[in-house]
Amino acid sequence: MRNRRCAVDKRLRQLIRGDKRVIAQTITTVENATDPKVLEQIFPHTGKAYHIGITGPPGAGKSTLVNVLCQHLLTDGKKIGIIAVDPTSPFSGGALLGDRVRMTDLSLHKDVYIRSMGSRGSLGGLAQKTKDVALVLDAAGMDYVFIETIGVGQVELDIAQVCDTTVVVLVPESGDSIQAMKAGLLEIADILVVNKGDREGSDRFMLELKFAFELREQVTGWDFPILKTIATKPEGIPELGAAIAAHRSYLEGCGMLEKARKIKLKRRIHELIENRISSHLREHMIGEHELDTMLDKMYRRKLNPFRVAARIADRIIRPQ
Ligand SMILES: Nc1nc2c(ncn2[C@@H]2O[C@H](COP(=O)(O)OP(=O)(O)O)[C@@H](O)[C@H]2O)c(=O)[nH]1
Ligand SMILES: [Mg+2]
Repeated sequence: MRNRRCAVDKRLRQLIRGDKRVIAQTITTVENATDPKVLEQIFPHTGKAYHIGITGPPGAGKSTLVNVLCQHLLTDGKKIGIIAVDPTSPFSGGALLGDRVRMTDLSLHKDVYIRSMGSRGSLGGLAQKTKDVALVLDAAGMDYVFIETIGVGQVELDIAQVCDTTVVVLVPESGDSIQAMKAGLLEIADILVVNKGDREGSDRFMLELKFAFELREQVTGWDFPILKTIATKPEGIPELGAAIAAHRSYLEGCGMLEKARKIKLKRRIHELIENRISSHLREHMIGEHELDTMLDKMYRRKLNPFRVAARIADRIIRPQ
């Protein structure tokens, strides 16, 4: 027992020091575990990393942007974790190997740790696991944790909401802004980036977006920036870095960072309680045999599912 305790403490110390091998092992454990023991151990060591969400449609240049932005931030001696929630992400290696920007170079840097999350498992599960992986990277002493997601669905929006600053990346292609608006992307954006600024129509697109956002600035007090970048050149990257830093200062200055993080913790607590209760319910709610009998009756229209559900729920809510 004592020896096991020592081994756990040693691994925790290695994780906190940022040992890449231990980070990888811990992430794998957390990804596969259903019980939160490891997360409980690391939680006291989290809360220091600044989380930046990079979200937008596939092909907008998110990975390329994260790459050059990280290279920019590394010059300050920062440690960076990247989570790519995108099965096609070039961080996983290979996909864009011949590209001008070498995605794989970054993963060799001693102060960078990159993890790709597949779309394995249920969608709700993916969002949860991404948050858990972010905790591991936070405990491992990362100054920044980037989370790249394809901003199209609820899951991605959910993940983006664990971030302190969310950067939405769009490209000057027809319909992009409308799509983004439909997906609720513009509502979660703290900074908007028009990437592929070398493409035709980028200035007109910037103007369109500026017009659409004029009202929002007055509501939040944050002077919402819309920036143009060319990730492949790269161009506009120091400005993007400065905008993220400015957003952070804004949040810290008005107490919003703490408030927002508390809201996120509250949301997490609700999720965790719901998860526990629903898995408990699935296991204990009703015996297979009892259900089979009822299913048969329901199929023959002798019983209705509404009454059955109410009866079972009552039994759980008000046990005799
Ligand atoms: N012309 C142009 N191409 C870019 C720019 N940024 C990225 N790309 C290219 O767009 C493609 C998709 O980039 P990627 O970073 O994988 O996009 P993601 O799916 O949003 O992560 C790649 O071929 C990049 O080289 C840019 O600023 N200008
Ligand atoms: Mg990508």
